[in-house]
Order: sequence, then C-alpha cells, then structure tokens
Amino acid sequence: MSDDNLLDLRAIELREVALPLVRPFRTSFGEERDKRAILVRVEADGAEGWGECAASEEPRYSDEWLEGAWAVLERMLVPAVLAGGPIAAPEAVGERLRWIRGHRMAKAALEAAVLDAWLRTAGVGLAQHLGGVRDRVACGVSVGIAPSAEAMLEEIEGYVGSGYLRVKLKIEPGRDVEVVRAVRDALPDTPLSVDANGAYSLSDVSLFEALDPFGLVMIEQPLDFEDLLDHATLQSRVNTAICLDESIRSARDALTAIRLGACRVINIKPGRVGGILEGKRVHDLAAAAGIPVWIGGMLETGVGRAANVALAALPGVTLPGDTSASDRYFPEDITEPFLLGADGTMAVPSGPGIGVTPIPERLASCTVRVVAVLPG
Ligand code: OSB
Ligand code: MG
Repeated sequence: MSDDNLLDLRAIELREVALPLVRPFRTSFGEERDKRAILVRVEADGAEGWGECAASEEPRYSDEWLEGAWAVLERMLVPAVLAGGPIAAPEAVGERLRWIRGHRMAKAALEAAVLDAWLRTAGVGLAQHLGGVRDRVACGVSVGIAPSAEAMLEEIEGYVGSGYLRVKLKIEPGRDVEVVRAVRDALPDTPLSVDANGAYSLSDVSLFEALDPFGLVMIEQPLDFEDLLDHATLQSRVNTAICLDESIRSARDALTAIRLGACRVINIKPGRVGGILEGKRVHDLAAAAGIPVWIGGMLETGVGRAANVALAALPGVTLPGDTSASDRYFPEDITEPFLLGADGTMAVPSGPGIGVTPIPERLASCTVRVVAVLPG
C-alpha cells in the first residue's frame, strides 16, 4: 500500500479451476461430480489477493451460474472496479459495483480478492479485521443424498467418528421422514438438521409437523426462496426452528425475514449475500435481533473456505457451520488443507488476509482457463 493508504490495482485475473470431488454431491435440485469454480486474483502493489466465486455450473441453487459469472466479471465488474483507480477502503468495491444489479456471487468474489490484497498489505488477518472472537470454529457436515440408506448411514457414521458436531441431511419429497428416522435411530445423540433446498410448499405442513419429534436443530430452506410469508406461516405451525438459506440475499432480506418471523436461524454464505462484508452485516443485525447464525458452504476450495472460516469466528455464530475439512470434498485441495480436530473444530487461519494461498503446482494442475483484465 502507498503511504496514503491507497491500494493500487495493477491487474485482475480470472481463473476457472476444476477439482474432482471425493464423492458426488446430490441435493433436491441435482448432482455435482466435480467442483468447478472461478477464482479471482487481484495483483496490487506489494500484494496479491484471492477470492472464490460460489456460482455453480448450472443455475439451480441460485440464478447465477459459472459462465454467467465469468462474463459479468470480465466485461462489467472487473472493469468497473479498475476504472475507479486506487482503492481507499475495501468497501469501495461494493460502492463501485452498486449500479450493476444482482450478480451477488460474482461481486462477492471480486470484493473478496480486493479485501484479501488489502489486508495482506496491511498485515491484518481477515477474522481479526471482521471482529472474530475465536481461533477455532465448530464444524458440521452436509451429507448429499446417497444411493442407498446403508451407504448414507455408513458415510454419516464416518463423519461422526471423525468429530463433526452436527450432521445435515438433504431431503426431498418422498425421501424425508424415513431418512430422518433411520439416522435418528442409528445416532440418537447427534445434533441433526435437514435441508430441503426449497423443494416443498405450504401444503406439506403436515410433513414438517411429523419432523418435530426428531428434535432437529433446524429445518433449512423448506420452501421456495421467494416464499417468505409462507415460511412465516410454516414457522408458526412447527416447533423446530426454520433456518433460511436461499431466501436471504442481503442484510435487508435478513431483516425482513426476522420481522416476519419467517425463520429462527440464518445460514450466512458470503457469495449468496454479495460479499464477506455484507455477510458481516447479516451477522450483526441477526445478533442484535437475537437470531443465531452459522456459516454455510458451497463446496468451496481452500480459497473460499478460508473466508467462510474467518466469518465463523464472529461472536454471533453460535451453531456449527457447513465449514467441513478439505478432505470431505477433495482428494487434494488447491491450498494447504483445512483439517478437522478430533473435537470437531477447525483452526481459523491467522496470517494476513485470508491466511492461505493456492499452491502453484496444484493451481496449475486444476486450471481450465485464465484471463487477465488490465486497467484502462
Ligand atoms: O444448500 O447449503 C446448501 C452445497 C451447494 C449448494 C447449496 C448447499 C450446499 C451444501 C453443502 O449443503 C455445504 C458445504 O459443505 O459446502
Ligand atoms: Mg442450504
């Protein structure tokens, strides 16, 4: 950083990576076999910074998708940030992008990379910058829909044996109460939750009432992401806490959902809400309203995972996150792997910025394409 505390941006590089997953990840909306992601690398004077875009290959979880995110980053977002000249504060990224509607995951990746470069130059860690209060975070695990009940139980018992503090089951119509019953019978004491990824409607209220006796920690995104009012009705009919994921795209959405009584828990994903800084705003207003939050995941590589784990260090994050260890996803990550301790916690990186950096040889071996965008 120059003496006047301005971060000079020399170039911004987009890179698509593809990593094999240890096992396919299936949800109510489809299956992923490989992890493809866009990484953003900011080259600044004296430091580089890394961010990861959460957009998946197909627009199922959200309306963003990898090709769309690549195009909007290359043609609109990166040029708009570069055109503003040196960066006086990480918040400037969001301000320079405000006129572009939507594209939150793409914006989040770019902001993350600038924030990382900014913090590395300042010598400050991301968790510290955000106001993190712990150096290890509690981890849960999200289990995809498995080919058989036996395969699922075997997978889950493996996770519980390695220490995960909460197990999240993906459910879909026709594969819900019986799955929860089977897992609850096998693991009477393990904190369990379910995630429907919006696959149900309010006409399924009796199904959710039938889940109450299993003592789930929460039911995540039971209804369509646009059905906030229906979520409020459902929450008034069931004892189990409803957690919103897809419905919360900003701090403003979080406030609306809380006011409506549409949820009692919020899942924060920095990509979904448009950035790490907006994720912190969601955390702050939820904390003020007494709503517990936790940090979700999008099968991130070590770059995105580092940011998620830093957010998980915030004081209002009182439930285990989907911040699982690298080996739950990848035979080999692109950074040093994130490891699970026997107590189900994970270390928050403490170095400057996100605290991890892609390993050059690993990065090279999983890179699919690269483009550099220069100022002017
Ligand atoms: O709904 O939380 C979700 C993965 C991809 C897209 C959406 C979701 C998920 C997960 C896995 O549940 C979370 C993770 O382990 O990264
Ligand atoms: Mg979810």
